[in-house]
Amino acid sequence: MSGLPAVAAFILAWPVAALADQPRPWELGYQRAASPVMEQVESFHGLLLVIITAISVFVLALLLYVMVRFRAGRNPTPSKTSHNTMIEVLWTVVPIMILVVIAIPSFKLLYFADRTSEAGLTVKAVGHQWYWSYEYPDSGNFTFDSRVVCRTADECTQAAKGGQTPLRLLDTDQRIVVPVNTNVRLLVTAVDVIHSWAMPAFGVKLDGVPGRLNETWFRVEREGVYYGQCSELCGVDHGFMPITVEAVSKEKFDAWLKMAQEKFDKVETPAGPPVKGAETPEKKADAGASAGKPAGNGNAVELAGRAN
Ligand SMILES: [Cu+2]
Repeated sequence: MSGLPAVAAFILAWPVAALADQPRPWELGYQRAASPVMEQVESFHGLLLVIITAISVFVLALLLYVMVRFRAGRNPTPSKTSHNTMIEVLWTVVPIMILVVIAIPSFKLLYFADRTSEAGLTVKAVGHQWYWSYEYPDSGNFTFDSRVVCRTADECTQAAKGGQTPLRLLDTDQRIVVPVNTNVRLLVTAVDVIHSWAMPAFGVKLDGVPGRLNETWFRVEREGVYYGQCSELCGVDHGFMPITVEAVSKEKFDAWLKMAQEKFDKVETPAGPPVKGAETPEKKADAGASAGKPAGNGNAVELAGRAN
């Protein structure tokens, strides 16, 4: 009897351990889906698996049938038939129909994953050689860097804290924190070369391209820590810029946000060149009135401020 609570505790505790979404040795298939997009990716994958298996089995069966039925021993005088309209129509139309059956859910999923109209939070990921930095533009506009904790098993052992050894090449010194069951708009860009923000459990893999702002979204449905990696070959330390997302309850997130707003630096609005076409008549008059002063920076800062 005394063993029973222990077994119950084990059964209860085990799924929690299994929830950690990270790559595991000898893993086959996907990590468990933690967002609606990944759920749909999984079901689309299931559909494709059925279709390609059916096609492979059908082609194999045809081959075997032809090899046995029309072998030289059994069929000494081969037929001279070279055309059969019915078969030719079939082998054109059936593949087209199969492609249409694949294309419809494929496009639906592409548009579903594209963006969300109702985002509760925006997170901007910026790729650098070789780490990620993050901004929370609509929650205090703070920014922080997120770097790999350990690259070798030894480093990970040394970095262990409170009995917890960080995951090699996956844990970061600063996790992205998001609330569960909230649509998070994810913006991805880069400052030097192309990187890619990829999180398998969310079904997200989006390139960060310098000078471009790409958008997608995710909604984490279970609390926990999720691990991903840069997925665009971006230079010598490409393998050392992991991504770590911690999904927490809304209360915990609010508490973290308060802490983060105080702890982290604000994003500086860069003083770029004046926005083309944004010059109003008053602006021109202003510029004329202060013709003695260099017109560059003051204007730019003001315009940049307005753009926000
Ligand atoms: Cu990268």
